[in-house]
Amino acid sequence: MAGRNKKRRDRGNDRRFTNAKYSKRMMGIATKISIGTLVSIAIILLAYMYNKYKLQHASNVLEETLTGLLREENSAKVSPGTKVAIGFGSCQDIIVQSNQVVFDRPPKYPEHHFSIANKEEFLGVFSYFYQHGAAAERFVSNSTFFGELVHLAEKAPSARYIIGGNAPVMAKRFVKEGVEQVLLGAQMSRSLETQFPKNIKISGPFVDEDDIHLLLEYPAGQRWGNFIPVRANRFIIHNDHQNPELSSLDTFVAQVENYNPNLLVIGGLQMMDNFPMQESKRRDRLQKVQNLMKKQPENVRIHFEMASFSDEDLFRDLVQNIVPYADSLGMNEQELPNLYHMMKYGNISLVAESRPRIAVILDEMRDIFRFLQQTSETEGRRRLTRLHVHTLAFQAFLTDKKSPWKNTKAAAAKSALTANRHTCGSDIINTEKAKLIMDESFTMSLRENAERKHFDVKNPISCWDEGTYEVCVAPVLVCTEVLQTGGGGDNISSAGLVLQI
Ligand SMILES: *[C@@H]1O[C@H](CO)[C@@H](O)[C@H](O)[C@H]1NC(C)=O
Ligand SMILES: *[C@@H]1O[C@H](CO)[C@@H](O)[C@H](O)[C@H]1NC(C)=O
Ligand SMILES: CC(=O)N[C@H]1CO[C@H](CO)[C@@H](O)[C@@H]1O
Repeated sequence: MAGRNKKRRDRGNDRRFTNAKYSKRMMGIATKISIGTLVSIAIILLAYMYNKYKLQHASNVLEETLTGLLREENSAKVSPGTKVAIGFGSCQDIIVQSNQVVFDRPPKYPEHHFSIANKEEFLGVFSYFYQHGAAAERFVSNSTFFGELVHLAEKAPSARYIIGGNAPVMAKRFVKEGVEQVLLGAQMSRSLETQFPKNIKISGPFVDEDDIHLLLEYPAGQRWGNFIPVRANRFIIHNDHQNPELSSLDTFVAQVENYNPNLLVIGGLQMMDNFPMQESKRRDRLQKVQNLMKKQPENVRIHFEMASFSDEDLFRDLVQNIVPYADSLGMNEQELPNLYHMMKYGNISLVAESRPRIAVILDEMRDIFRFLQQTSETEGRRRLTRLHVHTLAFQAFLTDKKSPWKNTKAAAAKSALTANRHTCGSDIINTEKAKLIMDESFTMSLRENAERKHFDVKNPISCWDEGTYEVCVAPVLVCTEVLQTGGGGDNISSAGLVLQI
């Protein structure tokens, strides 16, 4: 009996013992779980806080950059009494989202065309630029086909109408930034004329109908077939016959004579690109533009606004007969390599990197600048003293230190701010709709032993001297909710010019 009882007791002890062991193990697991949970909660919390810190930091960087840019912009004013004369052309722009006009799928293999004769060619060349997110402008030779596209665009919910053409956009921006008088070389209808502020004088002639330009806009990342553009951009098409012939040139030339501008701006010549025009006629028109430039007294600054050129002969003509008569050039990241290629190899470059490195842009700018600084100042030719290149991420300026161009740093700030104001469609910049894509530091050149510049948020515009010229680079607060890209370059170039005259 006693033995059995002992056995039972022992078993009981055993059980108690195993129970104790069991609960100890359970407690071990429990502590392990709670430590594990605590650790993961801590990690989540840290990650959250880090993320919040990072966002906060990013938004602080944006705010400080904006403050720095605004401070610099406000440090200079437009000289009172400044007068600007600017040509050529005008049109009615229809801005529309490309996917509300183009319903066909793109071809598998994009194909470049210099001008567009039908739908196949249109899809080929549009997709060619779309895949790179590169801006371009083409003439549509088939007016029936162009009419069909315009008809679709007019019905699109996103369609907006604005005054188009480089010169009118630049003229309006000059006035908006405080230039009191502008003479605009443009033919237009009386109804379009009413849309200009009074201090812009239109040269005429006045015509019955305005030409239409279609701006097909697309956002970054919008898939079309197999193509996803890396940046927002636009493709412009037109079937214009007045602007390519510079039909306002003669009246403009006559009126500039007594106008005495401080600055003459030549732009809109890309309308001649691949336009079917007799060579002799084209030469004639360009000769007349050159004569106008040559005739200007030395104290009148002359700026030539570059654009998208794909017609090699025309572009060569411009580089030989227009560029050497300007003191200043303005262009974007596509147009710079195009000019560079023409000057270096005598051919053109159709598309280039749409997000180029600062070093690459600066090197090309230096080469062009140094070369055009050697222009002999005879028969109205001028040495280049100012070069402005605008890209998505930054604005770059080269100015001759001995030239009359003033306030390069403030001009860089204003052009960078204008890039955001224009693409976001608002004069007040909201940093929640902006990002910086310029690197935190950049090399000043691809050449060996090139120095690095660090981006200083408190002083966001980097300027430095290189021999006889000054370089300034300003970051753009890139708009993340893009309203429009077309016309951006014109607005940015004018904004860069106004403080420098
Ligand atoms: C011009 O466009 C119309 C309409 O799209 C088309 O029917 C016609 O074939 C085109 N003409 C040429 C010469 O390609
Ligand atoms: C232009 O010429 C250069 C040098 O000959 C060549 O490397 C380049 O590929 C040419 N570009 C085009 C678009 O033909
Ligand atoms: C395309 C275009 O005109 N963009 C802007 C340029 O700046 C003017 C003001 O001068 C704005 O009204 C435009 O939206």
